[in-house]
Amino acid sequence: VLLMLFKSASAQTITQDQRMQWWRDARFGMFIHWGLYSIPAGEWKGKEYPQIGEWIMKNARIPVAEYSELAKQFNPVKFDPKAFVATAKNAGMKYITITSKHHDGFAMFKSNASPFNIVDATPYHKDIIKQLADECHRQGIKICFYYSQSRDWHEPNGLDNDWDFPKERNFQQYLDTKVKPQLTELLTNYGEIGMIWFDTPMSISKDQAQSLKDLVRKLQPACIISGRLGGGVETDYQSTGDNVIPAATIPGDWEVPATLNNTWGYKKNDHAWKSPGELTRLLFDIASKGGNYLLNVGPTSEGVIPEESVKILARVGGWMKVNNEAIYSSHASPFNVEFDWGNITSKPGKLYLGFYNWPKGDFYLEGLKTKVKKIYLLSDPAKKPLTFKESYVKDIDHHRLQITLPKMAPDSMVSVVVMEIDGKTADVEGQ
Ligand code: H79
Repeated sequence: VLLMLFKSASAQTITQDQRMQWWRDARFGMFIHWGLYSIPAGEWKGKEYPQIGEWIMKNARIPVAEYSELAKQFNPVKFDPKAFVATAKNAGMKYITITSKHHDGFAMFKSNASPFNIVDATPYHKDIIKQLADECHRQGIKICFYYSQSRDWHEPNGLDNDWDFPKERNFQQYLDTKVKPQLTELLTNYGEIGMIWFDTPMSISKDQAQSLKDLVRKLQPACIISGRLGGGVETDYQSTGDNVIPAATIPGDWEVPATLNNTWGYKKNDHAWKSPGELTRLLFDIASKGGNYLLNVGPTSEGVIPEESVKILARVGGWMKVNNEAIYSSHASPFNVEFDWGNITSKPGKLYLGFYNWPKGDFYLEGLKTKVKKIYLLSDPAKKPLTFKESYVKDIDHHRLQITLPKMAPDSMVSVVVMEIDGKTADVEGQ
C-alpha cells in the first residue's frame, strides 16, 4: 500500500520537463494515417478526389450508411506490426503516432463506446492499435495515439457532418458518450502511451477541452498532450500547421506534422513523393529551429506501408545512421537565421553545421564570438581535424571563422561539420 501511495504521489507530481524529455530527445517520429479511407484510396464511384485521402467521406459527401459499409471490406491481413516498427526504426524515428480514430469516426481499436470499430465491424476482427502498441513496447519505441476530438462524421452529435445530420448538435453528449469513454479505453488498455495527438479543434469550449486534458492527466500523468486540443487550454507543446515549417526558431517545444507526398491517408494515385535529400534537409532544418518532425505514412487497405515510402524512409535512415548525433537531443541554432548553405543544430559544447549546399572553396562563418577548439566531419570516424582560422576586426567588433573544407561534399544529402567550442553555449553577434 505504501509503495502504491508513493507511486501515485510521484506520478501526480511529474514535471513538464520530465514528461517532455523523451520527446525532446527524439526529434523525429512517424505519423501513421490509417483507416477505412485506405479502401477508396482517393477514388469514389469512379471519380478521383484531388484532396487529402482521409477526407474522402466529406469531400464526396458519402452518407454515413454507405461509408460504414466499407468496414465490411476492411481486412488488412498483410498488417505486420513488426514491419511497421522496423520501418520507423530503420528511418531513425523514435516514436509512432497512429490514428486511433480520425474524422470519419472509425476506431482502429476495440471499443465498447461505439460498435464502429475494427474488432466489431470488420471481418478482420483484430485490434490494430493493440498489436502495434504491443510491438512498440517490445521494441522500446514510444507509441502515441492521434484522436479526432471535435470532428466525427459518423455521429449526429459529432462535428462537421453537414450532409447527413441536422445542424443542431449536442456536442457535450458526444464528448461524454464517445470521446471520453474511448480516450479512457486508449489510456487504460494499451500500456504506457507517449501522447494523445488531438486534431483541429472546432467549437470546443475551454471547460470541454480542460475536461479532456484532466482525463488524460488522471489516467496517465506522463502522457504528453499535443498542441491541437483547443479551447485555449494550455498543452504540452505546439503544433505548426500541417506541413508548415517556420522561418525561424520558435521558443519552447513544437512539432511539424508533415506528409511524404500530398496526402495523409493512402491514395493509390499520389506518387508526389518528396526525395530522401529533401526530407533530410527538412529534418535538419526543423531541428535547427528547435522542433520535432512527425513524418507521415499511409498504409494500404491490405495493411502495408507503400513500398515507395519504405524505400525513401530507408534512405533517410541511412543518413541518420551516420549523422544522428546532430539530430537526437539537439537544440536550435544559436544564430537563428537561415543561411544559404544550410543550418545549425547545437548541443552543450558543440555546433553541427548541416550543409545543404556544399561550399566551393573555403567556408566563412560570420559572427561566432565563442572560440573554436576543433572542427571535423561527422562522417569521419577518425575525427581528423579540419584547418580553420579565427579572425577579429576590432573596429567593427566582427568575428569571422574560416574553415578549409574538403573539395567534395562528404554526403550527397546533408553534410555535417562538427565544431567543438570553448564552453557550453555559443555566443553569437547580435543574438
Ligand atoms: O489528419 C490530417 C488531416 O486530415 C487533418 N490534420 C492532419 C494531421 C486535418 N484536419 N483538418 N484539416 C486537416 C484542415 C482542413 C482543410 C480543409 Fe479541405 C480545406 C478542409 C476543407 C478545405 C482539404 C481540402 C480537405 C478537404 C478539402
